[in-house]
Amino acid sequence: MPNLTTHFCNATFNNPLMNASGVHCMTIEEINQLAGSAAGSFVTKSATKAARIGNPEPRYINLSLGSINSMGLPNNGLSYYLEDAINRQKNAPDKAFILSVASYEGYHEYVENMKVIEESEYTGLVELNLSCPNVPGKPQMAYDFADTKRLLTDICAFYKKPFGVKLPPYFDLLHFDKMAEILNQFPIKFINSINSIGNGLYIDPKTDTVVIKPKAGFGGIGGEYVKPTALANVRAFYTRLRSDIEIIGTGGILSGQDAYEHLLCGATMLQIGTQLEKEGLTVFTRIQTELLKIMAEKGYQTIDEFRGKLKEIN
Ligand code: RRO
Repeated sequence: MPNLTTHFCNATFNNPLMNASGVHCMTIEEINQLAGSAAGSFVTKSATKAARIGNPEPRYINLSLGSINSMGLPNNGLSYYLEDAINRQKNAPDKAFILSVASYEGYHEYVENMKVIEESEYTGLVELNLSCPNVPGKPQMAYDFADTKRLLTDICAFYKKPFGVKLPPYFDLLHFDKMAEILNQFPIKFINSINSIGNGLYIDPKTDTVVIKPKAGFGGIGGEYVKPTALANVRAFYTRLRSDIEIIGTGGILSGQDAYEHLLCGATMLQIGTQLEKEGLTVFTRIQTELLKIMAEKGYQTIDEFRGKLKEIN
C-alpha cells in the first residue's frame, strides 16, 4: 500500500494537502478545524499589520468551472495570527504549518510585518504573499521584478527564519527566467505557485451583470479554469529554481489526478482553495484516496518516486 508521507522544509507531514490561504483560515476556530482535519498541514489567511474588513460584498462567487474573488485582504491583523501561531508551536511543536503575511499599504508594510515576525517567538514557516490581486490601486508586488528584488534584499538583511513567497501566475517564458533568477539569489526555502489569475471577469448570462461588487466585477480566478496555468508555473519554476527551493503547487486541484499532475511537475506540498470552499473539509480525504489509488495503479510506493518526473516528447 503506497503512502503520502511528505518532507517539506525540514518537517514531516502525513500527506501534502493543505488549504490555500484565504479559504477556511480567517479565524482561530477555522484554523483549529483545519488542524484537526485530514489535511497534512494548513496556512493562515494572509495577514496585514492592522485588521481589515476587506472589500464590499458580494466578493466571492463559486462558478461551475471555478471561482472569482475580490476579497480585498479581510483578516484579523498580524498579531492575531502570530499569537495563535506561537501558541500552536508551543502546544504541538512537531505539527508544522505556514503563517501567511501580506501588505495593504505596500512596500514598507511588507518589511515592517516581517520585522514583527523576526522579533517574535515564532520560528516556523512564513509565506510572504507577493501576489494579492484585489487591493484597489495597489499592483501585485511580484509583477514588479525590480521592486521584488529590492524587497527581498531588504527583508533578507534582517530576517533569518525560514520563509517562502507566494507568486502570481506568469505567462511568458522570459518572466519565468527573470523571476527565477531573482529568487535564486535569496535564501528562500519555498515558493507557492500560483495565486489566483488576477483580474478576470465573469458575467451572469441571465442578467448581463458582473457577479462581484468590488472593482467593477474584476477578480481573481481560481479552480478548474487555472489548472494548466498552475501546472506550467510549477513546472517552469521547478526547472529553474535552485534544487533546495521547494514548491507548493496551488491551482485547479479538484481530484487525485490533479494532485498527481502537480507532483509530477515538481510540487512538494499541494494547496486547495476553490474546491475546499465548494466541498468542505472532506475534500482532503477524498483527494488522498484518489491519489493513493493512482499511485497503486502506477506501482509507486512513495511520492518521491515520481515527483518532478514529468515526461517530454523527444
Ligand atoms: O484577499 C484577497 O482578496 C485575496 C488575496 Br490576499 C490573495 O492573495 N489572493 C486572492 O485571490 N484574494
